[in-house]
Amino acid sequence: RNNDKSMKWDEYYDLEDIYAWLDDLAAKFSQVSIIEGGTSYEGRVIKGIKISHGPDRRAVFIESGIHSREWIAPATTNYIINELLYSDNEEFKAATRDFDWYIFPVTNPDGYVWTHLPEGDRFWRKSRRPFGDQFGVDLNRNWNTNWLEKSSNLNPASNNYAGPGPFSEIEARSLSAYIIDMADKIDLYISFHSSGQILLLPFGNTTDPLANYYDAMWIGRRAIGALAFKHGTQYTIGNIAEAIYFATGTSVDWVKERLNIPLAYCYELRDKGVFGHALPPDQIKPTGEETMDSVIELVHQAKRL
Ligand code: ING
Ligand code: ZN
Repeated sequence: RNNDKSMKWDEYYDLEDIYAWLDDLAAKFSQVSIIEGGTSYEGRVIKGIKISHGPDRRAVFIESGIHSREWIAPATTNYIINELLYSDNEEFKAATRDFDWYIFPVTNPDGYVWTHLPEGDRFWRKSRRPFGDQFGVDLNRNWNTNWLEKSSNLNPASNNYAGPGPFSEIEARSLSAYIIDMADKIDLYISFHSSGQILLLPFGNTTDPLANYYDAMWIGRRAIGALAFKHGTQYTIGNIAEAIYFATGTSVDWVKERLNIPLAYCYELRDKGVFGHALPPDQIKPTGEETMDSVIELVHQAKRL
């Protein structure tokens, strides 16, 4: 167990350790509080933290771990939390101060636990709700936006099972309710996935550009430029349908289409076709560093909105 509650950046942590770490941060920092984005099918809390240095701030919202096998995503989110709270870098400190941060490292806790259990499956993607003799919904296909249209199906054996209906799954439904309640505060929404080194913008149902496509692309290009600076990691960028594949019922499309959040991005983190979801733990720190640099660039641009 991780008894001293501090995180190191050369290993992946299980849900219990991550949640204990978040609780500990809330106890240590007056600006940090625990938030609950809902509950999972197996009854776990979707635990997050809010960092706030005062009233009336605009918000940055970060979610990761909706796909449980993409371990680098929660690890990167944790790295960002740690930098926001402990870094001496003046730019990072300003970013922390200037926005309210709502951060959920593991939005599919049942799946994440399953990827850590000896009797489980390290490469499990979906939630863990049973459907007959099959398990789980692709929680990034269950959101109520063009549900079931692309890269989705009604087969519970599929990795892209969209669920029996839009928002049929408590994880996506309760997290969306949490987001709706604070939607007018959010300037920047970020979802972390892996892998492929792609910065994605909505939409996934069409190649038609979103309303602020040119602004979103310009800002995104600056962000991947900042990301490349430290380790030379190269990203591509584009809307979901063009840069990766058509997919609907996803969280970023939903926040863009339904809530009209100004800036919404999805990162496909490291790597590019070598280790995939089994990214070695010695890449957690560099991935965290470069991703933090790009998030800071996004925040700078969000500040000018
Ligand atoms: N990729 C994402 C997926 O859900 C994605 C890509 C993200 C599509 C956001 C649409 C919106 O398929 C992975 N690796 O899960
Ligand atoms: Zn994913």
